[in-house]
Amino acid sequence: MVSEEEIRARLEQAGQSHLLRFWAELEPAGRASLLTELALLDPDELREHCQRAAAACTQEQQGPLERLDARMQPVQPEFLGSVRKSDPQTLQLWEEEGFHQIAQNKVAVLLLAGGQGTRLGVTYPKGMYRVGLPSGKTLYELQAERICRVEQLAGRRHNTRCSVPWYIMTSEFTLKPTVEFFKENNFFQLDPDNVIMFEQRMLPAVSFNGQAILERKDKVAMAPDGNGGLYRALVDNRILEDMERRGVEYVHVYCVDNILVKMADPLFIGFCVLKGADCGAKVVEKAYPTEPVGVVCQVDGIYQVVEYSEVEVETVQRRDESGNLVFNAGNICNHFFTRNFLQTVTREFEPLLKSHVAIKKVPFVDEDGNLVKPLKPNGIKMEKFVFDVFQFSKNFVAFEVLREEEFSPLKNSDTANKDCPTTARQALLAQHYRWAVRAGAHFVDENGVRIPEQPSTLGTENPPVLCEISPLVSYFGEGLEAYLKDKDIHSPFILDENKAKLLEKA
Ligand code: UD2
Repeated sequence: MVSEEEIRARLEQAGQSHLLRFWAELEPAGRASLLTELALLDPDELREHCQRAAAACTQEQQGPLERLDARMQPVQPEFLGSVRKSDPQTLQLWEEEGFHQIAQNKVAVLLLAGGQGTRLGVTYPKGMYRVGLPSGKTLYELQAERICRVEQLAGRRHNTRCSVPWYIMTSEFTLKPTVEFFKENNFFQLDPDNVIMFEQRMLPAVSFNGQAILERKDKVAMAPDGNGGLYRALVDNRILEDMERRGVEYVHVYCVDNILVKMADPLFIGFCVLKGADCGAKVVEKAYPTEPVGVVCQVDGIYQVVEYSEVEVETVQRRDESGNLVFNAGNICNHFFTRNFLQTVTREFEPLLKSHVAIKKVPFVDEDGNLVKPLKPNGIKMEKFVFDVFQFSKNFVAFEVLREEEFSPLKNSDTANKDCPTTARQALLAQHYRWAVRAGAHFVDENGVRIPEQPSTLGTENPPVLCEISPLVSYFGEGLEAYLKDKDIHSPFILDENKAKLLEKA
């Protein structure tokens, strides 16, 4: 362990000696844990981090130096694929290519799961959340089952056994509970060797005058370094080497909270591979002009995501001759990267990624050692964003997918009425209802009378019946005719593997 003297010297060098101001009062255990925490902070980096945070905060409060509006261009049509606008043969070609790559073990998925889920208000990782589905499944379970199914589908098509490794980036907050949850659930039948969890770095929260904040007398207030912390974490944990060893060439990166996420989506992978892309993003049409999502676009000819707060409302509302929004490509945090691109980013570009400033309420101990829960923001958290590497891409593509099939994020608690457990549950159940009706199912009430169909139910309302389909049975609505065509189905209906076997025989 690094000695107290050594830590004192380092803190002095970093201009952060106040972090030891309660040293004399601490018990041996408190002293030991504080020293361990401080030993991980490089003095030069700490000094720079605190100075940069305070400067960025001042800048943020003064407003942006220059508006981006005049420099923005939408995604060029030749670099934008679209599910809605492509013919069935083209879609099939892309999907075939995706399955082909998956069957050769060249595709991995990477989950960003280091966030704290503060808006949802839970103390455990978001992936462990149950949105109240009839099956009681958590987000992690749905995701694990989708991986199983996509491996199976690719394997069957190409007469092979294949695997899609699942990399999960966690943080100090989420690593332990995530590991335990997966163990308790026997890794949801996945091979534990193919589930690779690793940890991103943490950074101190900083006060407006550039001092790292103590959240307890023996603990610095730390926060994960943003989902763009991925790139440092890949290096710290030698993840790209692991991918290389497994022969992985393509990585689908996604965030934990989208209940409809199509992991290792063969269509998306195939599209990106056939376009020769090194980097790609799935997008959805914005629900309304001022929807608070980032927009994928070009700034001075370079692809990036511009957050809604960075542009004027007139820009957000601009429409073309056909009446469509000009900046309509909403980012859904679903990205494609080649391993080569990730290697280049980690070797050459990571230090160039800008840090974004978040001004938050950070609990702290005051001069007298009292714990204070501030009523207004008092601290700066610095985060890197996963999409800020788009600018380094040599061949960037975007792929527009249908919102009702692919995007329903769980951000808030139900009191928000938006992007919450209820909307996520409805989106999934409406999707499964649409699939069942399309496959020829007839839903009947307790008297055997048919319930009128509403095949266009989009998830913004409750479907007329409760129907949940296990991802182990169907990944994107495929293959359901074998179980459901012309069958009378009673609600609530859960189609899991056992039920599927029974229905197939019936
Ligand atoms: C993200 C996108 C936003 C939009 C939206 C759609 C970023 C920076 N923003 O916004 O443009 O696409 O999603 O739902 O991608 N995470 C970590 N480590 C961290 C912080 C976050 O792994 O230090 C993970 C987090 O667990 C989650 C994902 O990154 O899975 C997205 O993070 P968020 O919820 O902070 O981002 P959000 O919703 O503001």
